[in-house]
Amino acid sequence: MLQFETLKNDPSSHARRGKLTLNHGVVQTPIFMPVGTYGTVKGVMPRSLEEMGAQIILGNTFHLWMRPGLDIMQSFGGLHGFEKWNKPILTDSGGFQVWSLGAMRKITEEGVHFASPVNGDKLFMSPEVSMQIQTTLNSDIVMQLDECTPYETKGHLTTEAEARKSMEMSRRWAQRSKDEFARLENPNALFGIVQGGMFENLRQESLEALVEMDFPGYAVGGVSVGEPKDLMLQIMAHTPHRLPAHKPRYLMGVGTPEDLVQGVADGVDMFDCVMPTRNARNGTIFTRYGDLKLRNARHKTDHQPIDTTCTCHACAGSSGVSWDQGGRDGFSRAYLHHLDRCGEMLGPMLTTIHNLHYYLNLMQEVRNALDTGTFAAFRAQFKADRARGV
Ligand code: PRF
Ligand code: ZN
Repeated sequence: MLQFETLKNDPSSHARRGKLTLNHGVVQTPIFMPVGTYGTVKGVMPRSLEEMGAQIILGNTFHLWMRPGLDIMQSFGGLHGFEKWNKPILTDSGGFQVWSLGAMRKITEEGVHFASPVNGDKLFMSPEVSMQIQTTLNSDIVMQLDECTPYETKGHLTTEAEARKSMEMSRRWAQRSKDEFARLENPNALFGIVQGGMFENLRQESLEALVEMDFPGYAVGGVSVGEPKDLMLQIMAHTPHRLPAHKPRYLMGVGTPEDLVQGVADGVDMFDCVMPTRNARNGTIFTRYGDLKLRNARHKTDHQPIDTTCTCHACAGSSGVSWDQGGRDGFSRAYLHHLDRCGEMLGPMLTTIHNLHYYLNLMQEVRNALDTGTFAAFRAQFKADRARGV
């Protein structure tokens, strides 16, 4: 089941404020979805995710199929019971992950043949197999199997003819995914994925065909795959707002805080990206006033928290009162810098909490601005703040 309601439309852009109801609960949009590839958002307990206001998280068909495997998933009644997250889950289909295997795989019309990166076993992923796995996982949002068209392969830019071939196969896989999803009587919701590379005419064809198939929601795939930024922005400006207004839109694997705010303006409702979690683990921190490299020696003696306006557990401690509001309970930059230098595991745990909190809070601020009709002013302030520097 899936219900989507648009609550407000922004007059200055394609942005909208929405409410998405799924089998495991309600998601207020626009939303950022933390990535939990292996059934865990790395280093973060589910209760911390809840505390930070996460409403829906990602899981990965491919990884969970490899390990721990479907029998174990089945015995727990799906991914929710296994990872102890009772709110909505979206699973990616495996298309992108199999594609990322590079030389280890062979893509045919029928599906993808590849060697298991875990034990070398010969495996086969098709639209049907992907739907069967995602049905066992019982994810609230299931993604069709697609082929993520590369921007370039070993220096060769994907041509329009190649992008067309790839898009047309994804389109056929969309229909096969839909048929199998129905046959399995999966009670959740299946999204189609728009492909077409960097070609607007192909994007248009792809989206029209998917709209014709009538999915309950749509994703834009095949961006943020190594293309120059202006091309990504061009596709973001082109595709999302052309999708049906009464259905949720998901931009896959994007991006920086700036990309998210731009994406919202382009009409996107849902985002996921490894950036906040992965960057946290290598010391790149997002803040209201710009990005910060924790490994920089200048932080060694700094008593301030990462972000003086932030109420996350890393910046505000258990009081939840930010430094700017007089709170002095948070962890200092000096301490976090020290944890990083010593390779202590609390370091990445705290920085991950901060970065995720930053992304989730950013989207909360976006929703507030849309609710109050102040999104244009919010964007201007957001830009100015981020440019200020930390
Ligand atoms: N397809 C799928 N998952 C994805 C992508 C895609 O194109 C991307 C592209 N940025 C990220 N994740 N199935
Ligand atoms: Zn913080």
